[in-house]
Amino acid sequence: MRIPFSPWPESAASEYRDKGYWTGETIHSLLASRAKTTPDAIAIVCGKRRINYAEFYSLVNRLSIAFAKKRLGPKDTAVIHLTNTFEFYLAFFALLKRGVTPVLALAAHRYSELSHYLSQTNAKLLISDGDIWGKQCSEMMQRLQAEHSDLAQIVMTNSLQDMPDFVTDFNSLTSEDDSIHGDLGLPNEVAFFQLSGGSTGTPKLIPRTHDDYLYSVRESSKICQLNEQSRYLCALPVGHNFSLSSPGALGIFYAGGTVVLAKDPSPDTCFSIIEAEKINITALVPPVAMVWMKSAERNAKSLASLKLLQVGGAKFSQEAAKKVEPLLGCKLQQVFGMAEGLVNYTRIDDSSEIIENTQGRPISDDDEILVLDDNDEPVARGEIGHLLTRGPYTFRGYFQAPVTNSKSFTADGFYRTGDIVRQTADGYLIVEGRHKDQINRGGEKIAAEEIENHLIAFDGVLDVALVAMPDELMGEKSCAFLIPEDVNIPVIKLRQFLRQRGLADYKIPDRFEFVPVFPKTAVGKVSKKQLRLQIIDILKGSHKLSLQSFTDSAVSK
Ligand code: OOB
Repeated sequence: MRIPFSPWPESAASEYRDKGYWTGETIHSLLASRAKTTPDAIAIVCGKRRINYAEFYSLVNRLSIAFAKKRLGPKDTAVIHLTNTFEFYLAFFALLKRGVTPVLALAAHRYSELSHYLSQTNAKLLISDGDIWGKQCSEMMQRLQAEHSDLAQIVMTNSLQDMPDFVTDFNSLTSEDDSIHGDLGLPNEVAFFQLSGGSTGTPKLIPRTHDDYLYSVRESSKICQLNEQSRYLCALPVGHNFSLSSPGALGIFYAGGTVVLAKDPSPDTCFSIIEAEKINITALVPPVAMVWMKSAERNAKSLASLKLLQVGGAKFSQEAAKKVEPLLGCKLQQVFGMAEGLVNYTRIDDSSEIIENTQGRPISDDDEILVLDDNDEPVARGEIGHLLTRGPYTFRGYFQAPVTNSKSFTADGFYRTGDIVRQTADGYLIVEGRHKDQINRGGEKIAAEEIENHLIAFDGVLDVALVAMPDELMGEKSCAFLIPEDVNIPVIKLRQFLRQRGLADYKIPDRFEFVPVFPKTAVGKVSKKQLRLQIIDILKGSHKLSLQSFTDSAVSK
């Protein structure tokens, strides 16, 4: 299977090249230059391992040779499914160097998601972590291999004994020779696939080229004022756009700083790492930032080194934003980004007014922003509308999805983000809600239709609609409204059913409600707006939550 070499229209590509945004470098060349300029600086800390740039680059080289020996090369695809360990970066850079296009799956993904990525890309290689699967590992690998004829190789970290023949231990791959190897990945080609949070039945893949991604990495690194002294704690999933490139690990590698990996974002895990490793920057989603603030009040560990906390992935409330500096003793930066491209930051020197009340402004002067009403007409500055964008690092089409007739783009290439925003007079964006049919569970995105498709397959379910319900900590959780055929179905059976289908845990609905009919809109479609109000009413009855703000935003959607 050949991946289209560049999804960009030539007119846009030459504009971005002429403006100096696209430099014709590759993501892996960033590492090669660091190995030359700062070979002894520590690039990654993972548990007890400390890897300097020279060693890092050499390991990447050796791994890319190992991939070559496995007959993997340009235009092949691979799925990376790893936890927060340094093997993720090794695999990522080595595949890019070899010209193999990886799909960056999340560690939380399971059979259902992986299976989909494997069949969509005809991937020849899966790199996974035995710890993710536990006892099921061998059985799951056999199943995935049997169902995907292109999947010739599986490489495992933490692999258990009794693995099938086609499973290779990750460590055995890095022990190859170290002769310098040619770079096969090309700057204007698709480097890898990010995952869309999605709103449809099947998760979509976002092609990102070296040129466009590197531009966002370099600029993000500058906006966050990174340098060789930057010490970044990576506590969110390694492959997510936030922790990979906003500025994330790649921004740190570009600046010559150090990435310290945490296996999870809990204060228990992270506070001692911050103290021991003198972390000065990290990135969190809002619910985790709240837990950190609660914990910091009574935790003796010193967070004194921490200078900047980035919060993004979901809306951070104004009240919570105000507490960051007093409770954690560091500056807040709000980040509103998306795997599809556009990333907005509040700037380090912005007033607290801006930092607490907005989700930032775009990276680039050439990020074109449109805020439109339901008829695609621009709203007045400061008014609420749909956010559309086009720019030097916002993609121009999903993988294998024709752009013509696509609901996701306008005819002239603007991406419809599905977010509802307001833009201030000085260009900052405030996220007010969402138009896309998605649940944002504390930063983890759930496409309603994907879950609905699974639930409708359950015997005895006549119809289903998944909606967001308010949650004090997570912002939103998911509630599945079901019309049963005759009797209510035990919830435990529904959960079991979804797990058996191999769905990631965070996608399993937090609540199920059984109803005889769905409220309908004027045109006869299921009214999710009414269902969201219905669940708010039910919750109001069951516990005394302050739901006012959620009610307002739910109604605006
Ligand atoms: C990040 O990327 P994705 O692809 O997981 O999710 C993108 C969506 C946005 O369209 C928006 O709906 C929501 O997540 N979102 C926010 C937000 N940041 C993201 N909603 C409100 N406030 C925010 N600050 O989530 C992502 C990618 C790069 C950097 C940061 C986040």
